Amino acid sequence: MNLADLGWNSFFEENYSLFAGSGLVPARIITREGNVYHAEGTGGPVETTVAGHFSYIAAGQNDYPAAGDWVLLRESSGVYVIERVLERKSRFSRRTAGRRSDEQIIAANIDIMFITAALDGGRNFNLRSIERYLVMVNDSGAQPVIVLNKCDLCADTAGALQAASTVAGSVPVLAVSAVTGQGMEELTLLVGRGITAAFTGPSGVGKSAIVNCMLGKPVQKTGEQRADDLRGRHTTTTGGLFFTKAGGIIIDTPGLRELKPYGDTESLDNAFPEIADAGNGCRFRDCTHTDEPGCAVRQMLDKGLLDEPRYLNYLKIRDEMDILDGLKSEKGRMEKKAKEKSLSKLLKNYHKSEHL
Ligand SMILES: Nc1nc2c(ncn2[C@@H]2O[C@H](COP(=O)(O)OP(=O)(O)O)[C@@H](O)[C@H]2O)c(=O)[nH]1
Ligand SMILES: [Mg+2]
Ligand SMILES: [Zn+2]
Repeated sequence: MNLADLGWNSFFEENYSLFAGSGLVPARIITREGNVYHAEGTGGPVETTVAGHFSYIAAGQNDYPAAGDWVLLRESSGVYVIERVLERKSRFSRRTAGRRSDEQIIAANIDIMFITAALDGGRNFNLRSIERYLVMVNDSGAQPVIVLNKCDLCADTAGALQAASTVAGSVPVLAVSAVTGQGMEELTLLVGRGITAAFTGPSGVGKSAIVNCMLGKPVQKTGEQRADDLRGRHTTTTGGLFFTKAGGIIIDTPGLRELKPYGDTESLDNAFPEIADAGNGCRFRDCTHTDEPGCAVRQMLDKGLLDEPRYLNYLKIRDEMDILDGLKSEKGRMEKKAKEKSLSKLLKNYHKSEHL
């Protein structure tokens, strides 16, 4: 397998050129099991560990390799050691309160993240949830695509597509069915040779079924199947990189499926561009759009020019982001408290009307 087939491109090449003549060879991390990393390069699969210097120079968990990372290996008498992690084109992490460097990278270098929902008439199609995922994917550096699965169960797929388009902005929306195969060709075509894609979304929407469909073989167990066996063939849940017939790469790693959406201010604004735009008209530059005088966002809401459920979701997501970021100073904490109070009042009234 050559590097391009594994997802190598000019972005990584440029970074690698800094190490020209170093004797280090690139490889992509497939999975991590404890301290052992399974990588793949031009020489086939190798098992590696990180070089000892990682424990000295690594600023935090996010400096260690994760699934999808490109690393530089040093070989000596058949033993491979990871010397470097190349700059990441995108990254998804499990974020904890506190410093950004403490976040744990779940997967890196994903080009397309499919935000998956299901048109099964239940809770699996929720615009507020899609908004959250959009914020998270915007933040990661990957290109989001919204996938509405189980269209075989939906009487009005066009209506669902229309509804999704109201929150999607310029993000593509596709209706598919992993059961009938509808839309699967289009979906598979998006993931061309050397492009890395992954799926995120709530449990039960059919992510595993779609992946199996795209790969043409059951690599993942779906809700219906038992863990051990599928028509005599083994299925796996340990994750890794999988290849479509067209050469597209699907990265599947358990942590990705249950990622809690979060983001930063910029990605929030990208997912809610009309609110960000309206905010430019507020009297105060640091307006929180809750109870300030001269708030253009509130004025537009009052006139019905902004969608209220979207606005409330915006506040809620922003508040969660603030809680993660804002544990720095006592002063910040007190300010946040005051803000949260006004937010929780807003949300309480909103919950009463049972929109969320
Ligand atoms: N009717 C229908 N059922 C589906 C479709 N895709 C998945 N399912 C079923 O939905 C359930 C959950 O699918 P699974 O792939 O395990 O969901 P995951 O948790 O997102 O990985 C399983 O019982 C699948 O057979 C679809 O397109 N149509
Ligand atoms: Mg699954
Ligand atoms: Zn405002």
